[in-house]
This record gives sequence, C-alpha cells and structure tokens, in this order.
Amino acid sequence: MATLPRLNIPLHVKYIQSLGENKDDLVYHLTAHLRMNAIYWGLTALCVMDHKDALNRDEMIEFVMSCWDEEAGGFGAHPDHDPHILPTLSAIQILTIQGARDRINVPKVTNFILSLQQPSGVFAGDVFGEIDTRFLFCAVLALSLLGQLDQLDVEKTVSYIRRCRNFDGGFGAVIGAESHAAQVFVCVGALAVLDRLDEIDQERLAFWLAERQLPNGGLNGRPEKLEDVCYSFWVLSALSILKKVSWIDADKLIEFIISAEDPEGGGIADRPGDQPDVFHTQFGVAGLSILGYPGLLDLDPVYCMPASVIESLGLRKDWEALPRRVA
Ligand code: GRG
Ligand code: ZN
Repeated sequence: MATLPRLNIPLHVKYIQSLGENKDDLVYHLTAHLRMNAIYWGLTALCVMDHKDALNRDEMIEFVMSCWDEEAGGFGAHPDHDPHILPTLSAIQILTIQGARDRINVPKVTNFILSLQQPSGVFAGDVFGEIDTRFLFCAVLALSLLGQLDQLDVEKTVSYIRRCRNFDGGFGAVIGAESHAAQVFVCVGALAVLDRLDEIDQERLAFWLAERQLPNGGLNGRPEKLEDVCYSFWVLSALSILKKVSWIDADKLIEFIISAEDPEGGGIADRPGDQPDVFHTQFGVAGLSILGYPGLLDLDPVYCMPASVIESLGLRKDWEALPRRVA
C-alpha cells in the first residue's frame, strides 16, 4: 500500500483555536447564527484529533449556558438569538462531551423538543415552523442523549421517515424530495437510534452511497454534482451504519480530503484551493476517522461525537468503521 498523505494535526488544532480569537473580525459577526454549531464542530474535531483540551472547557460551558432560554426551554445559536432545535442539539452534545450534563434542565428541554413534532411525525426547527428530516434527526438524537426517548411517539416519527424514502433507496428532506446524501445520513441515523434499520433497503442504499465516489476520490451528495469534503462524513457515516464502508476506495478519499487542507493557515475546505472553515474541517477529520486514518480517535457515526462518550452512556449502536491503521 502506498504511503498515506500526512494530516497536519497541530496546524488544524491551531486553526480551530484561532477561530474564537478574532472577535472584531466581520466574519465572526456574520456567523453569529452558527456560533453554537461551530463550537460543537470545533470541539468534536479536536476530540477526534485527541486535543480536546485545546479550547477552554469552563468558558465553553458558560457560553453554552448564556444561550439558554429559560422561558422557551431551548438553546439559541448566540445569547440574543431565539431558540432552535439545531443549536439545542449542539448545546446538548457540547455539554455531554464536556461532562456537564447536570447543567441541562432535562424536563424543560424535553418539552421544547416534543412541542416541535407535527401531526405528520416530522419536526419543525422552531416555533416558526420550517420542517425537514434534519430537525427530526436532531430531536431523536437530543432525546436519546437526554435519556428521554420513551417520551417520543416512535411510530409516528418512523412513518414520516418511511414516506421520505425514494425508489433509489435514499431519502430526501421532506416527502417527495430528491435523495441527498446528507438527508440519507439524518434518516439512517434516526432509524439507527430508534432500532428501526429494517425500514431501509440496505443493499440498494449502500450501492447508491458507494456511487457517490468520483474519479478524483471525493464524494458528491447526489448524481451529477460536485465532490465536497463534507460528504466524506454524510456518506461514510451512513455506510458505517450499514457496515459497508469498504465499498469506498479509502486511499483515494483520504488523499482527496487531505488535499483540501490549507497548508499555511490550517483547516480543511470543501475542495482543494477553497477557503477552509470549521464545518469542513470537522467533517473532513470525521471522515478520516471512519476510514481508519492513523493517529485519530474513533468517532461515533450515529451521534457524530467521540465514540468513547457514546459508549460510556451505553448508547452505542451496531456500526462498523474501517480498522484503525498504524502510522
Ligand atoms: C449532529 C452531524 C450532526 C448533524 C445535525 C444539521 C444536521 C443535523 C444535519 C445537516 C444535514 C444537511 C442537510 C447538511 C447539508 C449538507 C450540504 C452540503 C448541503 C448542500 O446542498 P446543495 O444542494 O449541494 O447546496 P450539492 O452538493 O447537492 O450541490
Ligand atoms: Zn460541504
């Protein structure tokens, strides 16, 4: 086997540390609506690179708690933002990874999440009502992490996912929508948490997922689209739940992901030569972990959190990544 390209872990750690340091930067203000998600992505990437302590734990927990809306029972993306299910899941993930679950008002946040379920079984993101299988996944994952899944109407939830399944074995964002790899991840992930993988045509779906690999090694999210590093997670996580990561050419994908890193400032971009961001850094590193890249720690592909954290909560599902290689 040819020598693997080197992932510059110290540089990516520095890149993630630098993101919170330029608070006068315009980009920092323009991305306030993603702050909670960004902290979750940065922290998870650091955990996988075995540098969990590179960001200050206490400051992180205090920031998360400053986004809590006591009245609504959810977290916003930023202290002055309305609560939404996306930052609420990220907040729960961060507090869980940091061993600070005692800071969560479990009954209140459970009520907030359950209040977002619609009669069809799908979830809205917030009181304004946009619906999507992403929000359904966030609800299922958050309730599972809080030990509150018994409060969920599982049949109603699964029936919505079933109605999003397409002829190609994939899933879309809403009923009738085209299959998309990221929506496949959220639907397969939710079914895995609910122990309902029997709802999937597993061979057909794995075939569709494996077809996402392009001659340059990268993965796209649907036919005729460009490759993008983040699909390294969306596609591989679903394949690892189906135990078929070996259907991808791992060496070619590793090469593609590492070719998208910024060799000067650190971080990983959507594709080579583009500007890096924390989202693609996290999903690039996550993909490398599932591919068994040496020196990284295991990521749980269902919860997209450190595997050790999910194991210690007794929540591990039956997924399979590639064996960890030795450097
Ligand atoms: C805990 C990992 C985790 C996630 C929480 C937010 C969420 C749940 C999942 C997001 C799933 C999703 C729909 C991601 C979007 C990915 C993406 C690159 C979308 C771009 O779509 P297009 O149509 O791009 O702009 P293509 O590649 O199809 O041209
Ligand atoms: Zn992307």
